Amino acid sequence: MILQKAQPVTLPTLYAILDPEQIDTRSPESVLCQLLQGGAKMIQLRAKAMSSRDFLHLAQRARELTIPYDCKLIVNDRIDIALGSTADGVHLGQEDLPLRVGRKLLGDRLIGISTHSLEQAKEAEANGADYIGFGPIFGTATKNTGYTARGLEMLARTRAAVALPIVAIGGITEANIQNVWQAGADSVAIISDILRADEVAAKVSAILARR
Ligand code: TZP
Ligand code: MG
Repeated sequence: MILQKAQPVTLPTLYAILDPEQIDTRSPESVLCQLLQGGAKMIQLRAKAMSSRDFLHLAQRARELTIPYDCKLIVNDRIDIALGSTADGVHLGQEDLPLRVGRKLLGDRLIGISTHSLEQAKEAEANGADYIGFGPIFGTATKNTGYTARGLEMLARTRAAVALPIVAIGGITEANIQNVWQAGADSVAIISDILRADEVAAKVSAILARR
């Protein structure tokens, strides 16, 4: 059964991704606090190399910290950790558990699907995703995606073809973010431009002020 929500979700303009592999000596928890203080209202935890136990503890702590800020918490890849931490949802890639299975396990919690083409975007929409990730928009050193940069034109074409909220990702920075919103992204996902900033909270506020 495909569960379509009566009301499509509304995403905040910034979708911050906290990846402990991309931060230096700071603790993930302290960076999370800075994201929240800067005004992030949607944060994804991405932890490819962490043990399940450590990832769960981080997600549970993130859940406690995000609630007072009314910030949505999304867990990358791991439906079990999303459930175990009572996160708001999960983000699944094309190689992760399929959307249908995610829906069975997560009910009406948020499920976002990574897409890299118009076809994948339409498929995610038809199968009841709450939002799609689309990218990589630009070149990025943060992840070897296996795809060339999709570019703003392809983003705009995808925008025209699906009604679902689109989170653009890949190589997005404070300097190019306005072009990405203008091409039709509802939200932009950023890792390195935020996590590498000296002042993470100030960086988040500066990005939000660009909208
Ligand atoms: N998926 C597509 S590109 C990417 C992911 C996880 C990395 C985005 O990181 P950055 O540093 O914002 O380019
Ligand atoms: Mg994944």
